[in-house]
Amino acid sequence: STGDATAGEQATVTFTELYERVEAIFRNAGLSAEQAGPIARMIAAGERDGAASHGIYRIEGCLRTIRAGKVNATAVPELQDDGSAVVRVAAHDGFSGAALEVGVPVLAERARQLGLAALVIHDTAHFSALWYDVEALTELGLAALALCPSYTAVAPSGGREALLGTNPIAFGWPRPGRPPYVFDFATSMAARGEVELHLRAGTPLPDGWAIDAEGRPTTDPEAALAGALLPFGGHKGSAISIMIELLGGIMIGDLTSPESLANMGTDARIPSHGELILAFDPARFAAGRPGDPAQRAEVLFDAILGQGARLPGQRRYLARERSLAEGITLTAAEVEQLNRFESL
Ligand code: NDP
Ligand code: PYC
Repeated sequence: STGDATAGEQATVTFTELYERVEAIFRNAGLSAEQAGPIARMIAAGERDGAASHGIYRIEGCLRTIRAGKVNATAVPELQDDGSAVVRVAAHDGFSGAALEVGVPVLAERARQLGLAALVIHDTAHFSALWYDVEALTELGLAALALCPSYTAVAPSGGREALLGTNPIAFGWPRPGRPPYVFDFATSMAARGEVELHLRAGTPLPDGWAIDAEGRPTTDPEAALAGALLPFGGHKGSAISIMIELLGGIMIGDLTSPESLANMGTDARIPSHGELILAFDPARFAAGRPGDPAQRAEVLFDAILGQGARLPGQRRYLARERSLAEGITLTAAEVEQLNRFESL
């Protein structure tokens, strides 16, 4: 490994080395082992999979939020299970990773028992990519749908002012012996993290991502952050985003994106809100019907790939394979950030 390379150079580290360094940064910032471990795993997994908008880049916002006392650094997630299809975990203002690790095994067991079950995570500091959450269920042979609000950044279709969150939605389908089919995206043209990375890099946004504070189209990341991002797919993405506010905010009795921003007071910190994850047991749904769902799904995937199209997730799995074989390459800027956080 060249994980200790000096600032100004890129470096290659193993997943474990990166995980341990990120975990130590969070432990040093006051997080308990139960809080630090899961988010360090999420961040290291983001870098491993070439998902930079939710990798090392997120550490700074997490540290700011911890220092402001806006996350419960030693929260112990509390499982609230009444044996029904709705399993709850009260995160008690801790990060979502710890709550996820408590809730997923119970959610999976309930989905196998009933065919369909839901995990509701309440009051959680949430910065992560949702593919991580659905993959925790596809690994157990279940299909999964995860969604959550975030904080005000996106204008509804037909509107001119930021109101909705970038509201991610992810779906996973297990594929025996292969990486799962997973899509995961913001319901805005791109995640806010992507816009922030453009700001850092000094590069313009693609056309159509954002409007400025006066409602005019802009490719300037700073103007976009002061104005609003646009929903993907016009009124269709806007409708899905509103559904996420309803299901992942209002229905579960947790904050919507505007409420989450008001609660946090600034978009410079990690938002706190709820998350909804549904888990499905495909074999239970297809019981008594012709054909095996796993095999039928492969026929569909083959037909898609046969046209030369790629499946969502494929780029990430290739990056993962490469990272696991050759190490994770950190950019010079990422090396500098890690060194800086370690010296705090
Ligand atoms: P993208 O617009 O990059 O879309 C990502 C998804 O689309 C991935 O599943 C990706 O697969 C797939 N994809 C991209 N190009 C193709 C293609 N040509 N063919 C097939 N599939 C394709 O991501 P976003 O900027 O919208 O979101 C990035 C991340 O931000 C997500 O992980 C999301 O969860 C996270 N996020 C988190 C929020 C939070 O509040 N916690 C808020 C908003 C976003 P692949 O990865 O293989 O390229
Ligand atoms: O990238 O849009 C985003 C985001 C918001 C909260 C966490 N990630």
